[in-house]
Amino acid sequence: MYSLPYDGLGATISDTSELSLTPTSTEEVKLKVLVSDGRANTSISFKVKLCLCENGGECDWNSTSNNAGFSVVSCICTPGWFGNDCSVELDSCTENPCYPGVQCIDLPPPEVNAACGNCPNGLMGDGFTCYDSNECADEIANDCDHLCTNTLGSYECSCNDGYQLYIDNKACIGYHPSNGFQARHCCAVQLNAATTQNLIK
Ligand SMILES: [Ca+2]
Ligand SMILES: [Ca+2]
Repeated sequence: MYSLPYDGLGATISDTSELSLTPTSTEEVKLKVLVSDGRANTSISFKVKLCLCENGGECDWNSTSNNAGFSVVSCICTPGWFGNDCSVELDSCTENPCYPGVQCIDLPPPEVNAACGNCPNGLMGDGFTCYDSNECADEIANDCDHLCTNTLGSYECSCNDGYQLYIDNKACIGYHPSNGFQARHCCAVQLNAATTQNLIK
């Protein structure tokens, strides 16, 4: 014969002597069962381990944290979740995994990595890492007449001494005593107000 000496827990003992308790909080409770055969009584106390893991987290029954109430079982969370009960979604953007200025998109579990937007204009890469291409190292990648200076995301042209940079910022024009400034390869074109717009590198 079994009975529960403490009321109010919602615990029950079935006809088949199965004890059932569904806790509504982690507050400490005393769970004691009185056992009697009609002549002698004894009691059994239970240490209750509570598993509160959410989002598919697995209960590690060998590891508990006593919080003065129930013994709460530790959780092994599924990817993308963390926290004592696996209820907190991992924000993969917290540590700024993307290149500065690139949009970071946190992805839902089970994804643990973030996604990054496109690299800034002029830079190449996957958004996590972006890098400048040295246009000056490749003659096809730049159209500077004379000198090329690599910059982050672009490049700048300049001219040798005695030349001026044309308004397209790429061609160089040289000074001829008789004709004034002329483009290096457009020697037939004298630069004046009427012809500068025809000057194409
Ligand atoms: Ca996430
Ligand atoms: Ca560059």
